[in-house]
Amino acid sequence: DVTLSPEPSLTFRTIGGILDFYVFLGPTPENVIQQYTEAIGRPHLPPYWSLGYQLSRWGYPSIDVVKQTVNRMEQYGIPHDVQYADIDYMENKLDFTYDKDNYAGLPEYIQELKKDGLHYIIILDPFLSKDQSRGTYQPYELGQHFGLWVNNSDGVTAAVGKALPPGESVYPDFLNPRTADWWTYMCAKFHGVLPYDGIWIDMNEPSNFLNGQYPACAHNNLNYPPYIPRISDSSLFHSTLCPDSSTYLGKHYDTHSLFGWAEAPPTFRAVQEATGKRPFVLSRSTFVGNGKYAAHWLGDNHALWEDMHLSIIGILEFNLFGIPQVGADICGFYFDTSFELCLRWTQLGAFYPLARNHNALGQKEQDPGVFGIEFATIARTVLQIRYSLLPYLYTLFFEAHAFGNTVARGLMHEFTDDPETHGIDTAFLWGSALMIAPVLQEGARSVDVYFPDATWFDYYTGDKVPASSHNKYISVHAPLEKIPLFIRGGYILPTQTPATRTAKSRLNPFGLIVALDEKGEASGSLFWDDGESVGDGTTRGPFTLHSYSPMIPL
Ligand code: MIG
Repeated sequence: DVTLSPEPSLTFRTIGGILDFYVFLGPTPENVIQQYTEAIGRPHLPPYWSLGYQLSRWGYPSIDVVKQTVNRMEQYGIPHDVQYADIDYMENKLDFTYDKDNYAGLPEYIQELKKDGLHYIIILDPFLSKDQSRGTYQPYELGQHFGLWVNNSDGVTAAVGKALPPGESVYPDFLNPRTADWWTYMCAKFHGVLPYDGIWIDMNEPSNFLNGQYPACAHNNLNYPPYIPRISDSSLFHSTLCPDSSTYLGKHYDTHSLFGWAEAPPTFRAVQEATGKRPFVLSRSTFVGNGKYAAHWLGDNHALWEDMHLSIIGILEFNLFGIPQVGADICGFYFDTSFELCLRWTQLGAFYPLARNHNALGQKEQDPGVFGIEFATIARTVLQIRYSLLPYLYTLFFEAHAFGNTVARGLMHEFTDDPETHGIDTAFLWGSALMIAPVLQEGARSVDVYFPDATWFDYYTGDKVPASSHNKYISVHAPLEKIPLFIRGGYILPTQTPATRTAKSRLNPFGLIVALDEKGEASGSLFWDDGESVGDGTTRGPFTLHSYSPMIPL
């Protein structure tokens, strides 16, 4: 448990283990993140296409419904780069299978999407059903043969839980290098069946529908320690495995948070091996250092205005954690969304580093094409703004990768001396130069925007925000079709004419937004490469890095 007090002070209450403390001195908040990510590993450079708009849902009952959804996007000309497959595509929710009835023709359809410039991401769960007829389910048989599972406290017999697939399930011990190799092999091999572009790894806390595995967690000090932190059900094995289970690196008690952490690198490797391109992995459970391998979504939210607001906090936090490619389920996961909420969320989500609309089983459809032409037009406009700014966003991701900068940034990082900025969680920045001030309230047609002391221009009109508005909250007009956006003077942002796919927008003419400060100066940069080649630092394919500054003093 970590408690903050206004002293300022921090109290750590721990249930054991060895704690190493590193102190990063900054001096600025942005410096702290640069230093922290230097220590834990800098985030990888995402493939360019993954910065495009991503569409997902749990509960596409058939491939026909997926096709209808994709076609709606096409029909309205709404930017769309990634289509997801949740567990619906699987046969009986079994990893490394697909449903040959409801999703007949899926491999061919994926090829079609690829030709059209789209990318396809499939979900995988970390449980392997042990109850398929003998000899028919190779992923389990292989893992069982080599003893790759998390074990019971005896260290020999597999821990057996109940999860999504039929029957009972075992859990791969990703901390075991042989398990990691098996997983990489299975994922890469499955690419021969479904030619995916990225993998989404879910339920990797690890999640279990039982509290502990069969028969039950024994009464001992690990399963029932003398102090329990404030967690769900006040139990360390609530919806997961017993703490006294054995993993390659020690008891689950010590390695619980490393389950998902250890799943990301072999999945990353598999995607790279299978596609030959820059990998994309989306993970629900992450831990320190995972930004090197994975993007993250904030998990199962609700279609509520309050959850939309909270998503900004989550996105800023994960930028502090060194996992900058982060987003929340746009329009909300649980509950039915509404026209207005989904519209406002689409406008905000257009500025999530990871812009993904996702929905739960049983909820009504919420893709941007389903609400009709008014919604579709507004969604298209705001996503076109995102696409036109992708060269700027990609450059920020390069700077995160190379220097450890945040991508989505709290105002506090840029205006640290202004205490008013420290508490702002209703607006945020892309890098130093773009302020996003979304509408977060139902029925609102204006937003109170705080303008720290700098030169600001309205993104839409180019009008300068009067200096008399600085250091104040100013009510800004925000009709339904508009999310307030401001460009900061002193910066140059590279842009590109948008298209419905990044594959196309990347071929369009570039532009620059030049916003001068009070001295008439501005600077900026552009990182550019093919957006998909593999490698690190100097082993990466050709790239250019441009710096912009006005040549003539004004
Ligand atoms: O038991 O794969 O957070 O995004 O749609 C639910 C189905 C399992 C949880 C994920 C959610 C996903 C859902 N999964």
